[in-house]
Amino acid sequence: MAEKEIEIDGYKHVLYENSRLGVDAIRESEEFYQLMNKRRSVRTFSDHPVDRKVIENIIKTAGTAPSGAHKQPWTFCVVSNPEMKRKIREAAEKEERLSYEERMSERWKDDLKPLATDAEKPFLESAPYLIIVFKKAFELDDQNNKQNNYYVNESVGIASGMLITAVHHAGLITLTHTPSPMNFLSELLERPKNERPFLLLPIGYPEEPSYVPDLKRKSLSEITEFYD
Ligand code: IYR
Repeated sequence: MAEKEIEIDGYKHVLYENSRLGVDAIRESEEFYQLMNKRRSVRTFSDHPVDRKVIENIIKTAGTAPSGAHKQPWTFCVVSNPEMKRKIREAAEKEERLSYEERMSERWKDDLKPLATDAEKPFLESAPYLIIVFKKAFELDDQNNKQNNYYVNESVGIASGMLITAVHHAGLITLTHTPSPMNFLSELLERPKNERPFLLLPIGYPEEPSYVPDLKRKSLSEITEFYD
């Protein structure tokens, strides 16, 4: 029998018990792919309510993501307050109008044509919940010195991906909204200086009917190189 715990350099390590050992990996991976291949970024939300427990569970799932030196450099701000959603929409649309009118190149706007996006962001009010993901660039130690976190974008990007996966798995929809610049979110939500906005995810159920662009995903061979 393996030891339940051991010590390395004075730190406790516990036995890794793989509860998934023995599952049919081919079937499970195929089924999970089929599930995830149905995920779409949907921009039209119904007013169907979302149980707060669902939001808590998907955030707990995101919180299981790996992170640089296990610093877990993220905060998930959950907004359901209609007045706060209205303020976020107003500020986001102000930036988006500038972006679409002045900041984005013609090529960029052409690339977005199939997605039918514009500066209007009604989903910021119609989605029952907005989750604003903040990255923690650094922490302050006891002497108020900045201690930088590691691989912050990678860590928060992975956590956001897991959050999106959990939303889809629970039967809800989301989309990745990235107003630019995003500092208005720090101000509106009164976030501390070490936090920067990373991504905004409206979460809810789709309006029926909802339509999404007829996009095709790259094939396995287009996204993979095998080195056998
Ligand atoms: N930030 C804008 C514009 C936008 C940019 C990309 I790249 C997209 O894939 C979609 C939209 C917005 O969030 O609408």
